[in-house]
Amino acid sequence: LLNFSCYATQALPEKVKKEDIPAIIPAPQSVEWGTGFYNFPENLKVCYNTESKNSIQWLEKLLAVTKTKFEFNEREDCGNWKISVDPELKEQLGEEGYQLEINTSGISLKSATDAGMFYGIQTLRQMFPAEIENGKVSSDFKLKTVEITDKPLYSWRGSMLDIARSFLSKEYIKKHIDRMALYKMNRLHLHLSDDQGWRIEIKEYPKLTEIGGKSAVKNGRAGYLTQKEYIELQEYAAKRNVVIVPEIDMPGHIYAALVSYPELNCENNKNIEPKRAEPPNLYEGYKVGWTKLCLEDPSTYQFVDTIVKELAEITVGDWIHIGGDEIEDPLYEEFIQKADSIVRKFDKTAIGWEESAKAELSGDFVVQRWNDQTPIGENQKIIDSFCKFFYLDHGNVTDQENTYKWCRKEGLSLETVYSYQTDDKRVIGVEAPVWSELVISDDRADDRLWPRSIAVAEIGWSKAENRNFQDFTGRLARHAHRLENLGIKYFKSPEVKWE
Ligand code: TNX
Repeated sequence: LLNFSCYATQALPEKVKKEDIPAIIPAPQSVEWGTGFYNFPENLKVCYNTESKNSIQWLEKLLAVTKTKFEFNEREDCGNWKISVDPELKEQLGEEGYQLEINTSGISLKSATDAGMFYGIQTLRQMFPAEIENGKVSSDFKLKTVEITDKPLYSWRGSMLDIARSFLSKEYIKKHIDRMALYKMNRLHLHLSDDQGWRIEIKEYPKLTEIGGKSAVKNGRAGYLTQKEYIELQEYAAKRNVVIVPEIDMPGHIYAALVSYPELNCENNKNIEPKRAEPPNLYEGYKVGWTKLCLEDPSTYQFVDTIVKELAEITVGDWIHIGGDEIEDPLYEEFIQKADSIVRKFDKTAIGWEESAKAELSGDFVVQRWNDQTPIGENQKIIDSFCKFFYLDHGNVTDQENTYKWCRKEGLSLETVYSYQTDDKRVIGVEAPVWSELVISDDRADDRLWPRSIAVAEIGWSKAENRNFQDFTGRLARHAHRLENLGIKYFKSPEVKWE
């Protein structure tokens, strides 16, 4: 029976005003806005349980930029904000989900994991004024009451930086990780080697960085990460629930290694100019698919083994990307299989560009699909990076200067990126690469990455039924100040009525 008395006494909801509703990106799975507001008290008491200890530092950071005085208590029940990580919620909220409830008297935030709590806090962050992004809140503000239950569609929500053609500094990469985290992206793939440069220190092969680290694409930046710096980046990323995925591109795209160690080159390899690469003949052109490791030579596998071993030793994530793109060689398939088993030997899972699917792969091998030309096994896991949706080195608009257009001549508008959708059950997520032949400065990287990475973030997180381009651009418009306060030189996409 309906409880009429209760129903009748309840005031009709005053209309929830659209401008009061914060713009949350990516769109949460389920969200119900209330009619009221939560006002910050003069003295705020936040209670948290022991399991949430790691993640509440982020809440502390967030509150530190408000005028409110606050205090944290490691007790389940002590005040009006209740923060708890409870592994038993895993079935409902998964590895990265959270539940956020704001009512007129307080806030409750729950998750099964640290990652989920981090994302709950990121959602809360987007409800705070944009000024918090450069550390000051000038006005008092209130929070709209709401109930959110949220978790991601895909476990892989990736961004790829090609720091091989043109280097990006450790500082830029850290900023990038911060920006990814705000939009709940969780995989940073670093393309660490290519014809134009080698960007990670390998102790057994010091010349890779001594020689290969000194070159770059024309007008691009050289440089490399020491293993210590890589570890520092990785720790920085882990705190923000981002896993770094290192790629050494093999057996092609390898000139920087060949010029550092000419013995890796087949003497009879007619494709290579000069025939036997000798330092200091570094390569700064744009060609792809013209160099390879000498696959006839067993000592090549000594090299591969050592590289993978050193990378595995410093990598906390599960994955090592072995490249495998854009190369023809009669021994290609054998190479991929051997590289796959070397990666497994060091307790990691291999990822390769889609061409690797020509080889017989182990069940765990993850295939990164980019041009949809290679049939992929029925049970293989797939990351989608189709160039026609995800190659952010292509223009934001048609004929944008210094962009490629080989994959889609019109360029990749925000709407194009956003329109990706699949029901392929093998897909574990999406990733947007920024190749850097033409992306040779931080500002250019910002322009190519943002705001299109935000569309990628929403595709990776929000279910298709919760996605709508018009609604997305409406929310994105309201992130303009946030992006500016974060110092992002984003492309002012004409598809968005920026505020
Ligand atoms: C293709 S697709 C590449 C890169 C280039 C890029 C330029 C793929 C796996 N490789 O080597 O940088 O095109 O758009």
